[in-house]
Order: sequence, then C-alpha cells, then structure tokens
Amino acid sequence: MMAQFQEVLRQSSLHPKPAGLVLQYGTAGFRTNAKHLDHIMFRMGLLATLRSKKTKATIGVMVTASHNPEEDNGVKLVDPMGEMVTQAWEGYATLLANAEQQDVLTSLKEIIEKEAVNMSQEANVFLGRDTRCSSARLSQAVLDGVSALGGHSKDYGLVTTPQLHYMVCCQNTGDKYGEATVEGYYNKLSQAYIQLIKHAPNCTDDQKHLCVDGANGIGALKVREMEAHLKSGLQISLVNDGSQGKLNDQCGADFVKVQQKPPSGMKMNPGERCCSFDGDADRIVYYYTDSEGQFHLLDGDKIATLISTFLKELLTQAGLNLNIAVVQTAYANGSSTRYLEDTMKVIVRCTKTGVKHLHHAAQEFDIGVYFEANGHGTVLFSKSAEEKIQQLSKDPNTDDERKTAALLLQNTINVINQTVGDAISDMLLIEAILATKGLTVQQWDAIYSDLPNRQLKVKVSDRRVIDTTDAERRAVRPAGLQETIDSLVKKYRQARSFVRPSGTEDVVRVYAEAETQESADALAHEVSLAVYRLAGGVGDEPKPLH
Ligand code: 16G
Ligand code: MG
Repeated sequence: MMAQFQEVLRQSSLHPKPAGLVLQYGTAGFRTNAKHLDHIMFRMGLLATLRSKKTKATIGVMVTASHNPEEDNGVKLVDPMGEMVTQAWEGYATLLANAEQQDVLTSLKEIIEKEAVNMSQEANVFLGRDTRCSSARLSQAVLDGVSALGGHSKDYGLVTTPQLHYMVCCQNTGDKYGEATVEGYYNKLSQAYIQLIKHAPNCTDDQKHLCVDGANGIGALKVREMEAHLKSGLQISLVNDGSQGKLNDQCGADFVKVQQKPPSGMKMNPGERCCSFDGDADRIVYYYTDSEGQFHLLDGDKIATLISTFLKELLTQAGLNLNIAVVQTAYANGSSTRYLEDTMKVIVRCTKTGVKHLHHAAQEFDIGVYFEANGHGTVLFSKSAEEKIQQLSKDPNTDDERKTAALLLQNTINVINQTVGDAISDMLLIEAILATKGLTVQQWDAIYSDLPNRQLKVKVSDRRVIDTTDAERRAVRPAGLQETIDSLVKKYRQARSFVRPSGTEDVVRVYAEAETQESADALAHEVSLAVYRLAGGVGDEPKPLH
C-alpha cells in the first residue's frame, strides 16, 4: 500500500494542480477550459479506481464537455449500472479535485477511510472520449491516475457519452444487457430497429429519409457507423460531420433549442424531418420548416409525448396493466404537461434539472419516460415490466393482436439505451414510431401547441443567494422574490415563470411562458429585473427585449 501511495505522489507531480484553482463537480461533472483540466483528469482516474474497488464493479470515465465550445473539456463519472455517479462521490470528486498538490494523499486517504475502501480489491475502469483536440491528452491523464493506483483500464477511444454508459452497464450485468463493445451496441439497437419498422405500413423512401446535424462532433462519426448496420432502413443525410466546421459552433442540439433556428449548413425542404445531436450525442431535438418557411422545433417535451403515446397504445393492445409516467422538469412547456395529464391521462412528475434527478424519479414506475425540454432523455422499464412483456410474447395462449403488441414492446425495449439519454437510440426510436404510426413530422408537431416562452440569464455576484423548492418552481430566497414573481405572473394569461441558479454557469436562469410571445418576453424581462434587484445583480440592468 505504501508503494502505491508513493506512485500516486510521483505521478501526481507530473499532473500538477495550478495553485488556488477551485472547481466543482457540477450537474454533469467538471467542465471548464481544457487547459485547467490535466490534474482533474489524473485525479478522476484515481477516484474512479477507488469507486471501482468500493463497488467491486467496472466504473466509467467520459472525457467530454458536451455542448460547450471546442476549447472547453470536462469529465463525467459513470456508476456500475451505467448511471451518473452517486451524490456522495460527487462530493469526493470536488474534494480531491481541489486539494493542493501537497494534500492529494491526505484527501485520497480520507476518502478511502470514509468509504472503507478495500485497497487490495481489483479495480476496472472504462474510458471514452469525444472529438475535442484536447481529449486524447486528457484521457491519457485519466489512465495515469488509474495505473498509479494499480487499476486496470480499457480505453474505448472515441465514443459517445451514452455508448460508454452502455458499455459499463453491459460489463457489470454479465452481458445480460448486451455485449460491452461498440459493435455490440450497433447490433442490438439496429436489429431492434429493423424489427420495429417491419410493422410500418408501406413506408416510402421519402419517409425513411432524415437529415442529421452531427454538431461536428462524436455523434457524427458514430451515426455513420450505425448507418451501415441499418440496412437502408433509414436514409440519413449527415451535415456538420466534423470534416469542416467547428464543434458545436452554430450547430448542435443546444444551439438549435436556445436560438430556435436551424443549424448552419442544414438545407431544409418544407416539411422535411431534421434533427440535431449535441457535442457528445446525449441530446437530440427535431425540427422542420413549413411551406411558409416558418421554423418549428420539436423538443424533449414533444419527444416524451410521442414516445409515451406509443407505449400507452401498445400496453392497451397487449392488455398489460403497467403504470406509465412521464418525468419532466420545470422547463417543460405548460402545454405538454396539460396534454399529458388531461388528454393522455398519464402520471406526470416534475424534478429538479439534471439527468440524475429525472432518472431516479423514472425508476419508480413500471415504465418511466423522462425527458428534459433540451432533448436529453430516455425510457426506463422496471425488471418486472420487462418480464411481463417477455412472458406475454412467449405465451402460446396469447391472441395475435396481443402478441404483436408484446413483440413491438420488446423491440422497443431493445432499441432504447436505458442507462442514459442517447441521441442515436432516441433517433431510432422516434423514427420507428413515426414509421409504424405513419405520422409525418407536422402531424407529430400538431399533437399539441407549445406556449410561447423565453429563457434569459442574469449575472449576480453570488448565484447561491437564490434557493428554490418544489422542483425549482418556487424561490424561497431571497426574501420577497417569489412574491414579486407571483404578482408579475398574474398580469398575463396562461403565464408561468421561475428562476434557478444554473448548475453549469455562473448565472441565474429565468424562464417565462405565456399566451403570446410578447407576454412571455415581457414577463421574462420583468422577472429578470426582480432577480437583478433582489439577488445582487452585477453589470447593467436587464433591458427589455423589444
Ligand atoms: C447539464 C445536465 C443537463 C441540464 C443542464 C442544466 C446532465 C448529464 N446534464 O448539462 O441535464 O439540463 O446541465 O444546466 O445532467 P444549467 O444548470 O446551467 O441550467
Ligand atoms: Mg451532452
């Protein structure tokens, strides 16, 4: 053990921490300019090794900064079942990341002691990275961390974030979930997709065509690889494939969602289905332009609605009594929540922002569909739900209609990456649903109409002065802020507004929706002003949008 710690010390000095630099393990790991991250990566290699010893399972480390600019990078840790690392260990990550050079061993020993980690236990770490030019160098630092503590590692190289989550889950479930290889991932998903679209009534080549914006990132590379497995069941035109443009620059799911406009490089014919991935391919949004040239976005809420409608219909056809819920955040458009509750009559839950919160809430149901409005989401099936579906599909006494529905449900389960939101998997599921239901993108869009909305951000000297409750829908601090928001909201029809401190940027976020765009914009501005005045705004006062 002593020798091991000596090695940690020696290696750590080769990955020095800039003195005074403080970083937080945020909503989705560490994320900042790549030049500050070498020591973080080395230390996350150490921490992943400890986590692996503790859980006696393989742990994942993904080097990516998702939709951030190319100059940034980041790292996310993946727990044994392919989930985000548990909260207590996020705290350890922050502790270890911020220890000054001479205190690294002390922090490491503190974690070992607190968690009673058996240091003679073997450790196994899976590593993946996105296409950023800093990613190769930074993943080497992770590998150094793993080897310093004598852990084993497997470097998957360039993979999407959800592919790495998938691999970790496969490895720890003895391949029950699938084979822990990229090829295994393509085979499982594409076979399920091909089975699903066999039920599509006379699908024309036109309907099989989809434009994909790869955000000039890893998703573009991987969608190309996947396409070869789909046996022309889907015809993809790929733009922003990384051959020319810059990662996430004027493109990608985050750009399209925030700017509410198509990415650069996308030529759209009226009514043509298009989608965008984000920089690590764990988010997807769809869109099209109508014959008047008007842009229409189909975000995570529309996706959740499409998927849950499809699943509910199949459950009814199969005669299966399983509960199904949709999990959203406060950002979900009010129209989507109303449609789901009043028309679809499914259970709707609201959680705090951040995938792990949605994921955990979705686990409480037989079938939990979770999506953030920004396009991150997936579907979780409980073990007993999967078993019931499987039994039904094999039962010789089941009539044809019920059997077909059960088989469709089974293939739906197989096309989904249940570990985390996955742009490729979500894309295949959406495409399969549209094909089997014979729906155009306009018909999907028409299921309900979004309420006009606006998002703004306000700079304050310390965003922690804002404290929220009720899944971030109400502010409890600073005093008077919620009362002010309530009285502003009352001025507009069908209005709703909330504020929350960002988990990834040093700002307070403001959301407002209302019957008209003018009202939503005015309300967002007025609430921003209230935040600026009551929560210590810095810089110029927020200006009206019009
Ligand atoms: C991260 C989260 C995303 C969330 C966003 C909110 C994960 C994997 N990603 O990107 O789910 O929507 O943060 O950012 O959890 P904000 O706190 O800055 O609004
Ligand atoms: Mg992402």
